[in-house]
Amino acid sequence: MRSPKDFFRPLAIGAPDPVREIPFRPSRMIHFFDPSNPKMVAKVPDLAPKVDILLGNLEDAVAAEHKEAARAGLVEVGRSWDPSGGTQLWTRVNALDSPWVLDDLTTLVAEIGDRLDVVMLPKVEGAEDIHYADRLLAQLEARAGLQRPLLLHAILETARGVANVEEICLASPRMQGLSLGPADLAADRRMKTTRVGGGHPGYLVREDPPDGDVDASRATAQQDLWHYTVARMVDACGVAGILPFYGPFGDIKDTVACEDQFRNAYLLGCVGAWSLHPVQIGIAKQVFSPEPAEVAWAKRVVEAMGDGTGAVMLDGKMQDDATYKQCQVVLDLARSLAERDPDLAREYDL
Ligand code: 1VU
Ligand code: MG
Repeated sequence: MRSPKDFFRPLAIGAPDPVREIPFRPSRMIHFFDPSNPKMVAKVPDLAPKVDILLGNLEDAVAAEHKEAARAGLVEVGRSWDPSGGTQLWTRVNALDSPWVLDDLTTLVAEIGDRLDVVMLPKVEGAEDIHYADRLLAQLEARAGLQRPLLLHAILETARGVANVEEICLASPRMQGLSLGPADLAADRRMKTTRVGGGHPGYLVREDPPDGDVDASRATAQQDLWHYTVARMVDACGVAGILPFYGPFGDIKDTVACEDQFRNAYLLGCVGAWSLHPVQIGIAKQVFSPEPAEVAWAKRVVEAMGDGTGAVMLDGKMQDDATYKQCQVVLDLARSLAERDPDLAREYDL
């Protein structure tokens, strides 16, 4: 185990100093595109200003014969990328045991390391995966002469990853956040769902039989398959001061259920979700931006609470030091989004 004193030292001579705090920038959606797909690449200039994070995906959903074209396509996108727009550029590289990941990392850091903000690592199983990527990135950053370190984001998509989630989050100062990967995780856990995120009609609770009549019609309520994992992920990220994200929702046509899944994640503490198709960008933007009425209420509470201590009544509801903090969470998010989005700034009156 490293000494806490060494935690913030670069892992290679000449590599930039690790960050002390993970910057919180608007991160409502991580929009995935396949850099080997010319139609998607053609949409990048139009999409970039509409999303908080644009991610060039090199892993699953990119066919094996397109892996090299995807890597080269992302290098092209990165070379013409203008970071002054405020949108972050991320990549998802191939898994650490794949034949492509070494070339993904060496090429991307050398060619566009100064444009990339975050490297998403799939199928992370424990701290050892983060330690490997941490040292390799430091070596590559030193060689490329980078001035700021790339951050790491891990996908939680194996049972072992979930079991080790706290040590993953705490493994490096580069750790920026986690995403839930419900499809790979379902397969790894032998869950019997073939959906990408979302609920399942079979996972339900049923009300008791009226008067013991088990044949009577009884109300059922579908339950959330992902509640446990999202909640665990949110707590682990909170411990490490990093950011939790819900991942993909695969039923692109079911925009209503997508919104529900995103909102559950938002309410539990996630800062954003993946968008796989342009139609999901607006859903994430709406869900992960606090509602103006919520912001107005938070402002009222903060004003009524003065220095933030004591207890007051507002519209029949008790407010105290804890609700003051809850309201500051909403206001901090609203202020950070308003800086990026003039429409929201007007709606929030900030
Ligand atoms: O109008 P055009 O024909 O010029 O363009 C199409 C399409 O190319 C484009 N489009 C996109 N553009 C940018 N980013 C995207 N993510 C994106 N998706 C589609 O929009 C136009 C309309 O598209 P469509 O409605 O006809 O949809 P398609 O059948 O072309 O594509 C649907 C899929 C789902 C295949 C496509 O959206 C896609 O590949 N999305 C990304 C999938 C992905 O990244 N998967 C990996 C993450 S999820 C995971 O790892 C675990 C499950
Ligand atoms: Mg996956």
